[in-house]
Amino acid sequence: MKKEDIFKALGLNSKDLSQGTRIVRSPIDGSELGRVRDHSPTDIPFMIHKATQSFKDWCLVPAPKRGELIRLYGEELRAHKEALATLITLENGKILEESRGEVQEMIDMCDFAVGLSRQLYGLTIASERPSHRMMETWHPLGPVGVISPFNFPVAVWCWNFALALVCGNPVLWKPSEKTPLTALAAASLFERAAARVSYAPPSLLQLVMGGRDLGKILVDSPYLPLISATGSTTMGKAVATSVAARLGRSLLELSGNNGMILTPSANLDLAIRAIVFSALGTTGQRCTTLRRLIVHASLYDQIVERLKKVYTHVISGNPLDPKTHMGPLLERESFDDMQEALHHAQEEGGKVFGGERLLQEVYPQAYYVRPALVEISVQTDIVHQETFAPLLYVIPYQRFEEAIQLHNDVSQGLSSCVFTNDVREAEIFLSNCGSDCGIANVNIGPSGAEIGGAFGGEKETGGGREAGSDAWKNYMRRATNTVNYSDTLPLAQGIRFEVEESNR
Ligand code: UN1
Repeated sequence: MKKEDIFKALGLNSKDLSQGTRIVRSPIDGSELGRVRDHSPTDIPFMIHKATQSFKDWCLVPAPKRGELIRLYGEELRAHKEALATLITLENGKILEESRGEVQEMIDMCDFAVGLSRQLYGLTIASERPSHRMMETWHPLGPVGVISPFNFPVAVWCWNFALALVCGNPVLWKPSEKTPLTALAAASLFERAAARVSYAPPSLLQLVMGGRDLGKILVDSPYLPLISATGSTTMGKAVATSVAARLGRSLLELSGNNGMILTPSANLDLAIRAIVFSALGTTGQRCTTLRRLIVHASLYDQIVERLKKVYTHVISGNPLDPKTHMGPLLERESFDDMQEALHHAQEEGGKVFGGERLLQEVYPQAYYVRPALVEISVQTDIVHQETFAPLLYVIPYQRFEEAIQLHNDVSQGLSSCVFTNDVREAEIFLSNCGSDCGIANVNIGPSGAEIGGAFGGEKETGGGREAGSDAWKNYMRRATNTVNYSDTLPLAQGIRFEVEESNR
């Protein structure tokens, strides 16, 4: 598919996309994809005002009708899956198969949200007073600010958007500056869906195009009761502090340092497949990427050997080619960070395999690499850091308890897994004495979560939960209601309090 045809299919105007000042380049070869216009800081308060107006109408639309709009959005995504996936690959560099997976994740999320739009249930609670009823009701919260990352340029936003919308809230979306075209396309498909119903107010979705300074305006706005932000821990700390200062709500999904414990009873063939996909899928640029392999000493040599062999068969190259396993890194800084981490690891006693730059003659402006393995006997300083690249530390352990301790001894807490056929080890890993992460799996790698579960993590990962399960509650406010249908007025806790109304 040619770039112009993709733009056209997704409702993007090629001419408009040649007139902005922000140049968008493809990580595939450094070529220019388009030029987008950034908003000016003075535009943002006006956009927030429009979202506030939109909320007034949207929160009155019954939730199942709000769900119907998301259903139509899912239809648009289904119809344009290939075009949107191709644009993701062009702009982000992940292989086409994974980009299709990303669009599928959006579609799944729409389906989930549609079902949810008829299930925004509250509890009925037993009252301690006779002839009283207590219940919880859930109400729309207000306009939501979503700040999303380059690595999943549309799926992570869609987790938030689909839920926010069925919960009755418009969205102001600041996508990554690295992936504005994909964001424009996702928004344009939403406009098509919105045009198919009569009850969608304007400004249900507004894109905020530009850098951090614009994100900061959203974060500080008292008119946005919820800010959902995905990115680094450094960014998350800044967002959390500013939102807390105005007593707003933040929903954070930040850095991971995801581990796998590989035990002697594991099915090693399964484990190798899981390691390879989760360590180098998306060129190691998922927040769920496997970064630490904690492997039993008795398997260590064998596993390292097998991994080295598989790694030499990994095809790094153009992500549009169906044979490619791994596309380029996003940009030069990503490559520099990876090299710096490898250097640092070597200084700390690590033995490095792979990690070198590839295809430099063919693509001088792009950063293709061989995935790297680092054998390291202790979790040194560098192992504690998240390097957004295909770089896997391999660490030996002797006792299962020691493996869990090593596993939890990092500041991040997103995703984790154990490969074992020993039921005791599996249960311990999932128990409160096991993994301290928001996601803990058995015989499945740490990446590639389904949308049905709550997604997010603990510690420096930020504590937020997005996508499935009851994550929708983040986007609503809860009211506790007590209704008295008796003809007396008993007080709670049995308090007696009588004042005569008049002298008798
Ligand atoms: C992310 O990298 O921020 O679980 C999201 C996964 C994907 C989502 C990753 N479903 O790997």
